[in-house]
Amino acid sequence: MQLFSYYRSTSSYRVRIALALKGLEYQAEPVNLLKGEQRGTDYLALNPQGRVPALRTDAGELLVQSPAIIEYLEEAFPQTPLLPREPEARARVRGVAAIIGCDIHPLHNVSVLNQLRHLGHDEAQVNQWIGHWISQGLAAVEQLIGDDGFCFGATPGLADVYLIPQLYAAERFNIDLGGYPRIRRVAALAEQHPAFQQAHPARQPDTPD
Ligand SMILES: N[C@@H](CCC(=O)N[C@@H](CS)C(=O)NCC(=O)O)C(=O)O
Repeated sequence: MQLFSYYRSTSSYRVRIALALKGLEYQAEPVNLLKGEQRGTDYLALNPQGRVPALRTDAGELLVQSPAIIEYLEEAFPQTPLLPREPEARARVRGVAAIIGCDIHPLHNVSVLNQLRHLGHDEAQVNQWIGHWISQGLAAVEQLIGDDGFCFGATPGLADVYLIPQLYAAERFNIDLGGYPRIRRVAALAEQHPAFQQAHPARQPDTPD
């Protein structure tokens, strides 16, 4: 498989964690978002949305959107499942993933922030916007996850695949995580876990020196 990604893109980071948890090999194909490579004709021919990640499967299929890619990995490679078995438990895990994937991350994506700047908002206002949406979303996640282990139990799953990259973004944007002890517990566990270590933005082929 080939993963088109950018080292500090949180949606790419999610897919890297899922691949690592499932022990899947892949070739990283860096797309430099700072240089605008996502809008180059070569990349747009692969992904007309001009965003990362995209995954080319071993069968040559080109998949886009991290939720779809992660679902594909879960279905095609059921080893180390990311979801529990019971429907209610699956829905709880997916609910936390959706808070992050639908209600937090899209609001601080680079193109959204650039549009705010384009509309005349200054950096202080943009940072206030980012802080508002990340803090509000993480406050809900804090209430919804469990009291020990990863988000939902002793082993990492889909909610952790979404949460850890979101925390990386929160750190970049200087969001104070002091009020979220459960989230900080999950972060500490992930820091020690080989799959999360392997997927970390600091360890990618396109990570700057
Ligand atoms: N919902 C998409 C979001 C993808 C996305 O927004 N990717 C960002 C990086 S995290 C991107 O490629 N941004 C480039 C741009 O907006 O120009 C997913 O989960 O894959």
